[in-house]
Amino acid sequence: MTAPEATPSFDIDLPPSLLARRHGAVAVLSLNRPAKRNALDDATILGIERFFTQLPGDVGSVVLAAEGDHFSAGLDLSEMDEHDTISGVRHSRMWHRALDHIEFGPVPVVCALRGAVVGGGLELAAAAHLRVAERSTFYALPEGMRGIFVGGGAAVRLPRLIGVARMTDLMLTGRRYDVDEGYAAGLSQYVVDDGAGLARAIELAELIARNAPQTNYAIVQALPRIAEANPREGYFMEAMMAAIAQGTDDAKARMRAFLDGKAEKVTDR
Ligand code: 1HE
Repeated sequence: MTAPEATPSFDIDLPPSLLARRHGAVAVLSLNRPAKRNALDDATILGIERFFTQLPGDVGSVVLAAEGDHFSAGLDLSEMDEHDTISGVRHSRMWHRALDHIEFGPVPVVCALRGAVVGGGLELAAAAHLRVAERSTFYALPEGMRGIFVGGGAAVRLPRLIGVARMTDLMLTGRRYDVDEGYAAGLSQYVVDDGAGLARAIELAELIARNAPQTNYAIVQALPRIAEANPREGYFMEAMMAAIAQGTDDAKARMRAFLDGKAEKVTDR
């Protein structure tokens, strides 16, 4: 993957299946088990959880990416016969907890996709806030082929992105969406050439990190809650969040800079 020069790194205990590096205010966490197509074992999921709960306060956004030709082949199927019913519930709940730390973590997360984005890999990608897909990307939910069900939050997150009907089709038939079908369905917000995904994701993450932290916080924490609330409570929460954000010194300084002709215009991006 071509990407801007990285500086080392983080004082967070991560398994060999994860690589973390810094690009200024952007943290890049990469799945690093390409020989197994970045299949997600427990150590990796727990490492992802540690990463998002121990991020230093000066990180403004995160890119979630992958080494190798595939983002992730999903759940590590070699660990699955260890589970009875109750440990299976605990295992799924562990995924929920870990991926919640992405969706409702401290900062926005951009996911860089390529190759297989399959099963639990798609569940992981769906927990991010934006997805950039290289042309090689394909999406599938092959749980029906394996006799299992989604367990990493897809039943909640994917219908929000693509609707229950599309998810039902993916699960019932095991069909694949190619990159364009995924984009049209709402799985990615950007499509880029092969090899360009990480650099584009970092570029977007750098833009995001330049936003005021109170706005990013509101987008990550308040927006999804408001979108799910009934409208009466939603409007009220929106007003609260708007007042909190605009009351900060940072917001006042940014608005003043615009009025003084010293800030970016919308047409500058
Ligand atoms: C794996 C896994 C895995 C590959 N768990 N080991 N996910 C799936 O059902 C997808 C299964 N994987 C595939 O369909 C294919 O591997 C791919 C299309 C993603 C890639 O194909 P390919 O030809 O490039 O690689 P490969 O030869 O199939 O796999 C390379 C190695 O990775 C091989 O191991 P090796 O020791 O023989 O070299 C594979 O066994 C291994 N590998 N995928 C374990 N998933 C929270 S619940 C979520 C539920 C799910 O995610 S279900 C979907 C599971």
